[in-house]
Amino acid sequence: MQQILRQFQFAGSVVRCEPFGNGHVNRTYRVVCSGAAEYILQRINRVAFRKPEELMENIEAVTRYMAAQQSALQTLRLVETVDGRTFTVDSDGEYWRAYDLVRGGVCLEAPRSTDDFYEAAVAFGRFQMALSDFPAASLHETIAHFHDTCDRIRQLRESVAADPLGRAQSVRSEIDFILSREQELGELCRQLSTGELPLRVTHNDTKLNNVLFDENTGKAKCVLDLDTVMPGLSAYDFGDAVRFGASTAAEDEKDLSKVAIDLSMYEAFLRGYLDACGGVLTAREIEVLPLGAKIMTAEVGMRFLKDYIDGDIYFSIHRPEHNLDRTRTQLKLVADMERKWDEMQWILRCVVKERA
Ligand code: GN1
Ligand code: MG
Repeated sequence: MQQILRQFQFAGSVVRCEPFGNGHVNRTYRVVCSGAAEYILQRINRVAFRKPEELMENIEAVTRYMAAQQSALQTLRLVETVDGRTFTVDSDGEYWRAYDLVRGGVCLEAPRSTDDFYEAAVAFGRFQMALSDFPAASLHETIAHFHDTCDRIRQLRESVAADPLGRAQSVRSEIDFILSREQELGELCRQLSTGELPLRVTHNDTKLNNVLFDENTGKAKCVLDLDTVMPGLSAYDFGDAVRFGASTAAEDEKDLSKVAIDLSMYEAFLRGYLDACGGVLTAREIEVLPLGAKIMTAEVGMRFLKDYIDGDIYFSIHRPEHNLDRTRTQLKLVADMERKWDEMQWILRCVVKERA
């Protein structure tokens, strides 16, 4: 670790370096230096990100572009290495990068109120607006087919067929739950391919804990985790945020009776998102937002399920059946959204009408 820390142009000498945050993919540390400067150091997950150089090119371009704009949001700033690069490679071939730690910010694992969730929606909506003229073609696809739900279903089938640990039989009902909804779950990728939905530059990983809130004002301060900023659909960002933040329980809750979609949170996110970027969304994009919530929930559910079947190689786990527990909460949420589907549509219509 000392060797890695020495590669970055930190202000002062490193006093402490400790594990930080709750990400499921990269490994994150907080670095404290003499003179009180603080940084975030991350080891990039090579199972997820096959081309780390391209990933870092994206982040460099996006952060530079956003820093040049007047915005209520603060932008992440990469720390250069001693040889003037944005990352360093250690002797094991692992890639590391560092950011300035944004001061006075807190991450939330669940919204404390609908106001928090409204704020998160405004942040992701503004983020998308800030990148609306970004040259999308210059961005690398950091994870191929990331939110291509049709391809995610294909990958699930592939894992079920390979079944390396013999786990597939025990999760038959979860597999069937997904496959019986295949048609509907493919709806966003179909509408993208026909041009009914426009491609935008989106964040693609809009979990609540990827927003930093100002610890004093409670306002959203900064959008984090830029690894998957790529061309995508507005429904991905809306949907992924709702599936995480509008759930009444944690993503890995074991007691499924606690897991439901909280419609007041859903409504708050809808309001914030439309307030921030509704002006540029097409009528069709707005219409599919609830579908985005359902599809993104099912999609991450099938990703957790695939990873469980594969032997837990993608998402970090902290207990043996962690990915299975995560799968079940997501499928429970999908089922609950189906139960509340008419109400979700009705709320959308009301919120849109108010803004007309
Ligand atoms: C991962 O890295 P983190 O924890 O912000 C994942 C998301 C999933 C999420 C599920 C690059 O996000 O796609 O929705 O876990 N990120 C990547 O909690 O795969
Ligand atoms: Mg994250």
